[in-house]
Amino acid sequence: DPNDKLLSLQPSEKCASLNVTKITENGKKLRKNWTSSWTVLQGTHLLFTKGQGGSTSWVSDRILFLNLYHSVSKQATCVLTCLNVDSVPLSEQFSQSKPEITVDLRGGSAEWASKDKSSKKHVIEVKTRQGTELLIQSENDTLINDWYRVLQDVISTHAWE
Ligand code: I3S
Repeated sequence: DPNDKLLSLQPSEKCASLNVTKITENGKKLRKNWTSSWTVLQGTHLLFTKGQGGSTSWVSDRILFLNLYHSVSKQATCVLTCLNVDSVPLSEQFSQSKPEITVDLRGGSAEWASKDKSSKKHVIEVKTRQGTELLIQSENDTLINDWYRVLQDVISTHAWE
């Protein structure tokens, strides 16, 4: 599984619960299906797992805890906290939970979505070089602004790889 390889290579950099829908795959338009998804930015890849409940809730519980810990401590980075939980690398936890969507950001773009893409507030439109388009949204504007900045950073840093 190529995901397993990817997941074991890089530490997690950022994680949060975000609303996500794919709108295009390989250039073909899809019907929207907004779902709450545990989202991890891992190096140049975005991984989305299932939302709360179901077989992956034990992963999301930990990430929620880690994010809380991170915001309280202001010291440890998400990288370190995510890696240390139960002494099980986050990469292994995720390889067990099988990300539902894996997106390579290199050569892609992330922009605020125009009004015709969604009626929701704070929507980021991510496009990949492979012709996949996703919408990512959160009601929390601080959180989504932070993700916007980080996605822009990753994409501009790795644009020419
Ligand atoms: O862009 P659309 O097609 O108006 O998106 C809305 C629909 O997907 C709607 O579902 P159905 O038309 O399948 O019942 C969703 O409930 C809405 O959330 C979608 O629009 P927003 O504006 O929320 O992205």
